[in-house]
Amino acid sequence: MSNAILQVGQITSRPEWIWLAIGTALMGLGTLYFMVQGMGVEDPEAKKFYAITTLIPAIAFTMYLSMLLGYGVTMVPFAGEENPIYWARYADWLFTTPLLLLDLALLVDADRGTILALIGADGIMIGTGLIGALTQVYQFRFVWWAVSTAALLYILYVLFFGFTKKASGMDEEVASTFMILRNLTIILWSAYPIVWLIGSEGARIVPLSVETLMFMVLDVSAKVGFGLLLLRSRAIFGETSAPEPSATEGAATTDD
Ligand code: RET
Repeated sequence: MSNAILQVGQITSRPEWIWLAIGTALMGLGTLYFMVQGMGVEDPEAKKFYAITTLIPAIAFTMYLSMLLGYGVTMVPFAGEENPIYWARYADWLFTTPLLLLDLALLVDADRGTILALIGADGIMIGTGLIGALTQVYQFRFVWWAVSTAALLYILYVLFFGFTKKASGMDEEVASTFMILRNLTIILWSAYPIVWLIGSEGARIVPLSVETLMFMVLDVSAKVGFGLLLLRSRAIFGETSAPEPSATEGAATTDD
């Protein structure tokens, strides 16, 4: 590995900079929007969801900014070339993916054992993905990809079977919100290993700029899109203080 320090004038010299800039802006806007929305929320259950869900784009904002400014990138030699690898993605995902899982777990009232297992598998998924991204022996990169993907499959299995069973026994609002978020999560999360595999970390079929665009769309949908769907649902309120649907039309605050 070697360094890839960018001077101010070189920020826009990389074709992928525009997607990093848009990602930074959207994560920043998402954070501010969730913060403002959460300000009037009194219900302790809903407050938990707001805190977790606001933290997710906030963390992503810092890591997108670091990639944009050329801090979160390093050069890794493999396949006979020096390749730019954006390691800051993994720092983002290491913290944001467990928080997304925690949102889903709180929604279906999962037990602590299951939460621990999920978060453990998630750490392994991101950690081994990072090792794969930094590995110099080309073939070994794919070994790490396979280990990471096995951890992802376990996570999706728990969401699809364990959590779905829990959600089906809960009230209608919770069950339907969970199903929407579960399907969104399964579809979006499954795309990550594919982008990695065809992108600059793997087979290098897709150029870095296109890969950066793909990860940006996935990240914004999985964080801000997910948050918008979750926080507008009455399912996040405690049993006694859910606002009447007629009064707020399902919004979490009274001012919109
Ligand atoms: C990696 C490495 C290759 C194998 C697999 C991966 C999975 C990544 C996932 C990331 C999800 C990120 C989200 C971010 C923002 O909200 C690490 C690419 C399986 C599932 C949801």
